[in-house]
Amino acid sequence: MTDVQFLKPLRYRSIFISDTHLGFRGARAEELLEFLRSVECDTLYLVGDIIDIWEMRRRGLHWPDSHNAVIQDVLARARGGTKVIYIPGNHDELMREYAGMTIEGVSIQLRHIHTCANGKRLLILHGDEFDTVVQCSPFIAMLGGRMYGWLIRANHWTNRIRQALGRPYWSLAAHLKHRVKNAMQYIANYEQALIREAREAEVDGLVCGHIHHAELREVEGIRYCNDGDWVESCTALVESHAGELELLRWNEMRDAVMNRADERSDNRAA
Ligand SMILES: [Mn+2]
Repeated sequence: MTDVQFLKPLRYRSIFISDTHLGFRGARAEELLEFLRSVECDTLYLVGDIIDIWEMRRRGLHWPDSHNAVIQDVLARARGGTKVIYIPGNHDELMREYAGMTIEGVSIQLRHIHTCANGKRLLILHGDEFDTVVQCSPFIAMLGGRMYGWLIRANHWTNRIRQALGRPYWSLAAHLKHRVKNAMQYIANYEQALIREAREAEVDGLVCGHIHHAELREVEGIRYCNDGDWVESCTALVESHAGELELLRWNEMRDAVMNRADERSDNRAA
C-alpha cells in the first residue's frame, strides 16, 4: 500500500462488514471501533450477525460500552448522510421482521443488489440459508486451519506418553485431517451454493458472510466475496471509488493506520 492510502480517514465508496456478533463475549468490538473510526464511505453494508441476539438469549445480556459505541458509530454515520443498509443474519434474524423499513436512517433488507462504480452488480446476502450442514460447521471450519499445525505437534507428545504407558499409536493428525477435509469441503460447498445463487440472480458477483471465512475470488466469471468476521479475523470488504474490491485485514494494517494518525496529532501538538 502506498503512503497516501494511509491518510486517515481511508475513503471508500462502499464498506461491507458482517458477523460482528455484538453482545457476544468474543466480539472484537474494540478493533471494530478502531477500524470504523479510520474509514469513511458513501455506503455501509451490515451483512448480518451484527448483534448476536441468539447468544444473549442463551447467556444473558452482555452489552459493554465498546459494543454500544459500535452501534452509535453506525447510527451517527446514518445521520451524517452515509447510506446504511442492514441485512440481518441468523443470529439477528429477529430483525428480519423489519425488512423493508428504515429505522434511524438504517434501511433493513433481506437481500440487496449493489451496483459498483464500474457497473458490476453484486448480490448482497448474509448466506445462512445456504448453510445446509450442521450449525457447528462454520466453527469447525474456523478452528480447523489454525489448530491443525498446533495439534499435530501436540500429537507427537501425546504418543510419546502413550508409548511410555504401553498404549498403541493413535493418530490425532489422521483424525484431524479428516475433520479439516470436511471443513474445507464445507466451505467449498457453501461457496458453490452462493455462486449458483448469484448466477441465477443474473448478477456479476455476490457479497456474503456467515461462515467467518473471508475470501475474494472469481469462480467461473462470478465474483465471490465473503467479508469475513469481527470475532476472529477482523476483516472487511471495501469498494474503491473506481469500483475495485479489496479485502482488508485490520490486524495487518492497524499499526500503519494508527501510527499515521498518532504522528499527525503529534505534529499538530508541536
Ligand atoms: Mn450467520
